[in-house]
Amino acid sequence: MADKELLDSFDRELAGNGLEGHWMGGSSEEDKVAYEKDPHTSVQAHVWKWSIIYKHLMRAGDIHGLEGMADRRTLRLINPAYQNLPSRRRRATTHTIQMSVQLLKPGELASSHRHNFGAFRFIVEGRGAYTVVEGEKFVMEPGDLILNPPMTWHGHVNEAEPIVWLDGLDYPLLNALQVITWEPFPGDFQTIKDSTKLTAHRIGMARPTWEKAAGPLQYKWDDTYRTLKNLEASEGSPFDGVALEYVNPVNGGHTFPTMSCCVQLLRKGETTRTHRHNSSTVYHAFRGSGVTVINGKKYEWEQGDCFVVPLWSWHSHQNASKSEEAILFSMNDQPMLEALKLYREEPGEGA
Ligand code: GTQ
Ligand code: FE2
Repeated sequence: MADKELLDSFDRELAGNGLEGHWMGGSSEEDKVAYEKDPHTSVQAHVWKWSIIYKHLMRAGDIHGLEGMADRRTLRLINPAYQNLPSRRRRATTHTIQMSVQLLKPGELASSHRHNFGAFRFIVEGRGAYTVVEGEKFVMEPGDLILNPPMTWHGHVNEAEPIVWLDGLDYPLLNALQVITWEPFPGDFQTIKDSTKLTAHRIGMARPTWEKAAGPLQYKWDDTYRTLKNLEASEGSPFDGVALEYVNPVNGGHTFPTMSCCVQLLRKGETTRTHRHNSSTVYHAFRGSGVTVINGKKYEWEQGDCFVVPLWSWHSHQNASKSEEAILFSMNDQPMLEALKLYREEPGEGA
């Protein structure tokens, strides 16, 4: 082999020509783990306490109107790993998912726009405000999930009481693919198809035959909760308890091609088995309290808290209470990995 000086100068010559030899390592932590058996992720496990989120969201309501960037009053949950990145890349709860919390006050109207990142709304508190998606009016009530598929026009209206909901977006994934598009609605606000109707024309699973694409859809909490309770006595998933996925109404598959929403009931005192997968999940504790063990470390959560389980980390959930049930709402990027034939999962040892 040639001497070090010659090797170094060759590397420099390569670099000067926009080339690099495969023998080159790197100095950063990430470089060191470029080739390993287990996937390496920058996403960190983290819990955002609801008391903190809520306090600051209300403060935002006091001092921020809806004017400005895209007419929305949201707080984004930023993964600690991304805190110092430029804004577009910082806006990420995991590398693929962004969860935000949005407040709309009575009398407010959040103007219409559309974009190719998909969005979910999961209602946390407040009742009677509505979101308008492609002219359909969806009244929001706690526990409801409303889909806002890519490129559908949407705006929000509140003539009722203050409302707080979670936004789930595949923005970081689309941003990494560098395909983001966003545009304001041409005109004031979308025309609502039938403003006398309290809710959307499309309810449940019967849909117009002439509509081929997945339109907006609402999953009412009463239906979701009844299903959870109906299945309470069943075995459930060993890793997730009584877990449901919100299926896509058109093809019966995942909620969206990029990301999926789930809700799970952890019964009184229930502890799930450990497993891991290369999809990442963002959770919201809708009811109850508990503990999620992530790579051996305990993360405690109570009602309202949001937390991240990064990809390939071992995890199990525990409902800490013997007397109260716990319900976790969550979203994950499994559909995207499955579509690319990259999805992997592994059960843990024992239990
Ligand atoms: O409500 O339309 O959290 O466009 C981020 C982008 C919410 C929305 C977000 C959005 C919206
Ligand atoms: Fe939007």
